[in-house]
Amino acid sequence: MNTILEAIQKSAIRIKHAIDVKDIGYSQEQNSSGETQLQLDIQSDLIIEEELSKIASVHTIASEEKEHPMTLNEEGRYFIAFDPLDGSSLVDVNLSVGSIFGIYDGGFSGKRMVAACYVVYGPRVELVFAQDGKASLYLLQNGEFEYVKEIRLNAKGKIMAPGGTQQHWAPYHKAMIDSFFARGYRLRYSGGMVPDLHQILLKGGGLFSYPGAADKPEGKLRMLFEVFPFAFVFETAGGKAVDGKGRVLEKIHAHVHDTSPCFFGSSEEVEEVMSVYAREQ
Ligand code: P6P
Repeated sequence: MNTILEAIQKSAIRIKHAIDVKDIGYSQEQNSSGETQLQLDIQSDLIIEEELSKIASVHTIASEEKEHPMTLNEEGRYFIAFDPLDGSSLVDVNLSVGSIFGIYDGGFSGKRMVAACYVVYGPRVELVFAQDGKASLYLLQNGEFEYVKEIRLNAKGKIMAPGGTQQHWAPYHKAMIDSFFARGYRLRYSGGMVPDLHQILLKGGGLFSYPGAADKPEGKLRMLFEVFPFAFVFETAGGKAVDGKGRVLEKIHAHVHDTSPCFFGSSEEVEEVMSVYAREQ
């Protein structure tokens, strides 16, 4: 697993360089979610593919930027799903973006997830790696990722990051979000999943939500590349991750690019989501 973490760290340094110097124009291509790809999306995807291809224990990789998974080593053990540059459209307004990795043992499913990692490209480059019950924070300094601390969530937080298009929210979802704000929660939402969730993790807790809604009944965020990895990180840090009905990591995806409604946060906020949704669904 250390070789995988090292490959992710090498990829992050190369992607940070690409962000700093590369053309941020759009390509003529679209990804499998129908999003027009930035040159940076394609560049970041190729960097990660190249670094992971050097590792014999990696069986298959799946990228948000590629239609189909790619088998690298039939004798390998780990299946790695990644979003190379999540929120990449925020680069041209100079907001933070990130890379997300889910590491699965023997196949792509929530129950087989054994580690998860994300990188935040912001004023500083930080990385969180979750494995064996510990979510570890690293900071890039002088070309090396240095261990900083273990991340633990409080039982209750102060931050609310409500995703999705409000006009399409279910009435009970809107009433729930309004209720949190009426209790003094602070709105912290940039439109970048990685920095928005990183803030909740580092500021002790709260709730990030991207629900199913009239325009997107199954939500927007992808199970393998985004939802499962962050669910693993939040649970490892003492929080919870649900889809409104149950743990997201128990869900079964049918297609590699399937999405899921998702709620990540401190235990008390997520338990409130579950009780509200149980009454309505
Ligand atoms: P909305 C970025 O495009 C992304 O995939 C996530 O990083 C982010 O959480 C979400 O979409 C934002 O979506 O609909 O709120 O703009």
